[in-house]
Amino acid sequence: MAKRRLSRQQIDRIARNQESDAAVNGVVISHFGKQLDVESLVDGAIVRCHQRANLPTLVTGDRVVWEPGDDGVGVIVSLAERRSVFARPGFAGVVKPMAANIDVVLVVIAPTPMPHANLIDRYLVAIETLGLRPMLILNKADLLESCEDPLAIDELLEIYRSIDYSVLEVSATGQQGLDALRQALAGSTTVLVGQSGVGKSSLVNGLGVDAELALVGGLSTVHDKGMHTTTTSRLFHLEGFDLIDSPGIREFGLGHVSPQDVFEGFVELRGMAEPCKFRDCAHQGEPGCAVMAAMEAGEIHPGRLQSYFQILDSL
Ligand SMILES: Nc1nc2c(ncn2[C@@H]2O[C@H](COP(=O)(O)OP(=O)(O)OP(=O)(O)O)[C@@H](O)[C@H]2O)c(=O)[nH]1
Ligand SMILES: [Mg+2]
Ligand SMILES: [Zn+2]
Repeated sequence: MAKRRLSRQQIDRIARNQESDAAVNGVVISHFGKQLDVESLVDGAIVRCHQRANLPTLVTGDRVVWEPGDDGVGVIVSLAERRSVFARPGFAGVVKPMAANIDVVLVVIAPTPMPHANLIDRYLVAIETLGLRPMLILNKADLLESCEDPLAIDELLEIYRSIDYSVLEVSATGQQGLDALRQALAGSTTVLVGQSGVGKSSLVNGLGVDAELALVGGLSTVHDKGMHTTTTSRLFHLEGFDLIDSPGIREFGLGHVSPQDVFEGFVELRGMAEPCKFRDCAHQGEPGCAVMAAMEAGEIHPGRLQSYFQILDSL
């Protein structure tokens, strides 16, 4: 890839890294099997690299030190400590890091494909557990009127607004609501997550100033599902913020999270169980249950409580 001018963010980052760790000289932009693309923090060039075998699996956003190798392929020799990681469970309960050194996880939904019940809550529990900043986006707001059940989408968004999550309605292709989104993302590194086909890559393109940064796919006409167009996470530097596009997923398991963390991951439930009559109250019909009482009083949405029980059952 051609050399290009350093962005303000890159210059800031170099300054930061020089203060904290002079050795850090690159950021992982993307990975392809055993090879990774590393952006040099010195001149902004992107170098294809291998990694030394003693290093853990590296992910997009990792700060690394690399050295030039043979045939223009570099070698990553060390990994700087990660400030944060967004991970998803892989096979056999192994946690698979997806992106490192991020601030915000932007959960993207759309009127089509229909949001999977429970998926948003699973993401939110993971985000809360990891101490990252959650944001919820309804993309394809231009399709809201004509979709199957606009009221259901409105109600869904209202649940999250009522518990103080930041919720924005945008249209990536219709350039609607994108300025508000740019403002919300300013100065941070954000990973976009969600089902295939909701428009994560389209958002990268819509928010960017250079057209068509990320590859966009359609929806399959038969099932109205995404086509799994994005196959590997990738970091994009946009004007004033960084975005990491990620592949769409079908399910997001929480096998690695404890029951207590799941409870705490439902932010409106925090502290709610303290007045329960029984210390080990499961909030499923026991007498003197404060959580049930709060739900009956309309302080907790029944759908969220149901979602909490579903996640507990799945652990
Ligand atoms: N009407 C409308 N269509 C959109 C909008 N954003 C994206 N799309 C369309 O939705 C389809 C899927 O978009 P992508 O950006 O590839 O979705 P993705 O979430 O990146 O999908 P994966 O990479 O498979 O995870 C494409 O046909 C886009 O043109 C929008 O705001 N409005
Ligand atoms: Mg994509
Ligand atoms: Zn209870």
